Amino acid sequence: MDYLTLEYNGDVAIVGLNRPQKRNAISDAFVEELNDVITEVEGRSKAAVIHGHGPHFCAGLDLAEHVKKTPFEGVHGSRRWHEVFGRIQRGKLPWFAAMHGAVVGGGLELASSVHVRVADRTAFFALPEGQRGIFVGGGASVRTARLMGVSRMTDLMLTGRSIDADTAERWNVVNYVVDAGQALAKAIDLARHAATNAPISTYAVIHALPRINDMATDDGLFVESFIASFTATSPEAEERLNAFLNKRAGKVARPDE
Ligand code: 1HE
Repeated sequence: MDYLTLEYNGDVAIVGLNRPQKRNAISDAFVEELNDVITEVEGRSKAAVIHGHGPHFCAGLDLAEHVKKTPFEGVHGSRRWHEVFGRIQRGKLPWFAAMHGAVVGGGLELASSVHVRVADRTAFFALPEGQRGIFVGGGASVRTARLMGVSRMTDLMLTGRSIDADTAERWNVVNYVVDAGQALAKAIDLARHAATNAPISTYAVIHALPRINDMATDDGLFVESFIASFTATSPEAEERLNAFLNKRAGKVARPDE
């Protein structure tokens, strides 16, 4: 592979953005390779982690390549990002991002498509599209706006400023902030845990929660009842419920355990 690395840690696939000399800037070929890797890891693992090699997570869109595009090529390019990132957000696996350094533009869009985000204290987040004369095109106006809220995203896009990891956590962009160099280990740890969930529950979390979040209250509650019943009547649920009742399964741990 030219742009990515792939390794496995048990049931967890570890996907590395690997174009450090260009700060992991995402070109068209990079997106296609990511698409292929998603297919590969969906067939072989139960959870996936994405991280960046080199000094940064990802500098976003490959600006050199973008300079040359026609308007229609730009639309197709953006739609392809949506398609491929959509396979992360609403695919078969729970995805975790481990971030450090720049998480910028399309890098933040990629991070916004995973399910759980871990940042180390070197991470910083920005949407500099306004300064580049472009607009977000990898899903940020939907995904990133829903994480941080439209008002904060408008601020980031108008001012081009960066926010640090603690602010990103306050803004709901990252779920965990860890010491420098610890993000990948933390993300793998979380992914390994998620890989032990019942697959049907994980699938329901990934697919039902964002859809129900888009629904009206009454519709959401109605759909929830069907998903709850569908998962709870699976053979795996029966086995897992009995395992707890027969003291074969672990208790819920306190936060400090
Ligand atoms: C790139 C890119 C890139 C670096 N496309 N080549 N994204 C941006 O506007 C961010 C632009 N990048 C930066 O602000 C900085 O590179 C960083 C803060 C991320 C990192 O700084 P630094 O000092 O570590 O690296 P550098 O020296 O700036 O960059 C190293 C090389 O990577 C250099 O090339 P070189 O040939 O001179 O060595 C840079 O030109 C190259 N490089 N970032 C192409 N993004 C679907 S729509 C999404 C819209 C967006 O993503 S807009 C945001 C684009």
